[in-house]
Amino acid sequence: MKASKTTLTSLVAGGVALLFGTSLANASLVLTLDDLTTVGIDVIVVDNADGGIGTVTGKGVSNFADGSATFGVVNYNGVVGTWTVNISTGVSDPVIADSLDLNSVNVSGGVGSLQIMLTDTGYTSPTTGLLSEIGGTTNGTVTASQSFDPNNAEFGIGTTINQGPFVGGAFSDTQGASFPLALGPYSLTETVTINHTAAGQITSFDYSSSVPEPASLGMLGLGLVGLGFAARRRRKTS
Ligand SMILES: [Ca+2]
Ligand SMILES: [Ca+2]
Repeated sequence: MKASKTTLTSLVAGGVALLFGTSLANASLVLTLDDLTTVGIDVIVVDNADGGIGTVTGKGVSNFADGSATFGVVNYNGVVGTWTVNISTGVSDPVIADSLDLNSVNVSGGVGSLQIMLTDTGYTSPTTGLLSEIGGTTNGTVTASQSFDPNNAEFGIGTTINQGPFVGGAFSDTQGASFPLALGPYSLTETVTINHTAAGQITSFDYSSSVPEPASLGMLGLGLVGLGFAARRRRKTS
């Protein structure tokens, strides 16, 4: 059953690739930016693609060129609906192994919500856990979630870690989740929603997903305690 489904998926994928005269766009790093007050996803960027190269499953047609020529890095600077996005960069394999990282600096031209998503498929390092770290500053509100999907689907939802909402000033949070041993391929997806209530509000953040090796997972709890202690020390000394 599973094999035939895979075969069917491959056939469909091959058909799509033939249709667009290119290799399948869906099997790579994808960044989407969406002003939630306007209909549809505003920006879809596929790693090292010039835009308009095909459909990203469930999202729409890739419509902007990747601002980074580096394979494993996607970048977009520009307008997203009523928002101005100064920098939005996603990083994955092969630049950083077994990790997904999203850096974003946004200045709103108005009020509303901006949703940023980053996904990549095909991770293969054995793991039994997911580690999520986010930090940044905001005048508004930031909500984040990330998913590990053992079915390796682009934007797939599996084990999910939710963080926030973070409100006003500097914020920082680290969380972990564990699950049965996964050998891959699997996918990782990050979603961040920024809400601004006045023109000129600024949000910037760095959001990291990683899959620790099984042997190091036992250290995860200890590491989180250590991080919490470090954060307390920083607050005390500042
Ligand atoms: Ca929109
Ligand atoms: Ca790139």
